Amino acid sequence: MARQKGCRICKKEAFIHLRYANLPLCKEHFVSRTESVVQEAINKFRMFSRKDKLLVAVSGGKDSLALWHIIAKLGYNADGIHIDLGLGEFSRLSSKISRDFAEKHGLYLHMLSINEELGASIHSLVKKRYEKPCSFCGAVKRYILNKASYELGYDVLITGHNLDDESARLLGNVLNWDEEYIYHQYPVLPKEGKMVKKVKPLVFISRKELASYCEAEGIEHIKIACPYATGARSLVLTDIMEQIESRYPATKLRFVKGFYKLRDRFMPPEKVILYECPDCGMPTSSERLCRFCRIKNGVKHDTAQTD
Ligand code: Q46
Ligand code: ZN
Ligand code: ZN
Repeated sequence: MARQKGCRICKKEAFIHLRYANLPLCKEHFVSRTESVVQEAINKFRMFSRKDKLLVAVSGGKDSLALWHIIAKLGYNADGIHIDLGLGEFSRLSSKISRDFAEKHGLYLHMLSINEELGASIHSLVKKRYEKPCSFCGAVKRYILNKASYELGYDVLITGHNLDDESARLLGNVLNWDEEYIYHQYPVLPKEGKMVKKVKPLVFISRKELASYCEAEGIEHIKIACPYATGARSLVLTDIMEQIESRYPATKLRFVKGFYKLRDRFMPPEKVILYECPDCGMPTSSERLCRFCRIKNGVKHDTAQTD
């Protein structure tokens, strides 16, 4: 903290010291720098234009709310979408915070519920099945977000994955040398049939910066964690990246930026043929029912047995 002399730009009291850039900044210059970094990522990866119909996936957490706030401040017109996962108090608070944010800023938020889409909450699915909660929660969320974006006519689905998420995911993919996963880890996934374009404008902003951005901009966000968050492999990888970063600042940025530059050297995997799910008609990698429909059928079966 001894180095926090004053903002590098205006010399006012420093609000934050960005260690990876050895850069002390006041609140105002930190906020504008963060927004510029997001704008640069949008431009660099040609994520979207002002003409596109945009949808932001909003969880109620700091990342997605900061993202929606920044996108709106940068002058883009973006609606939000929130899924109530049915995870007790955590979901009740997440939905309330998301709704309050939209109301406060005059933004439109689509509210969906996993109970309505699937006939069961994540809690009840966890009790009945022995799968890892995050595995099927993630699959169900991705399915619902894509389907809703497609059916509601949005051009681009924007998600709040940050630098910590991306560096941890890259570490996991490299440790497994899974070429397909490595190749597909990119801030832009293009539209393909009923798969809408997906983008991640926060890939160069860390979770700590996003927490500070929310503090600086007075953005209320959920502070409790999902009850299933502990023990997830992604958290272990995030923690390892954080430990390396604390000793060698800027490692996360170099790791992720370096990969994006080198990605084209990886051979793209053979194009996966997408089939239409015979039940819901959404894209899937086999001719059988998609994973969502298989989970949904399992829920129907369980309900029929308990009736
Ligand atoms: S909500 Fe779902 Fe996350 Fe909870 S169950 Fe895991 S994936 S941790 S972002
Ligand atoms: Zn300043
Ligand atoms: Zn299906």
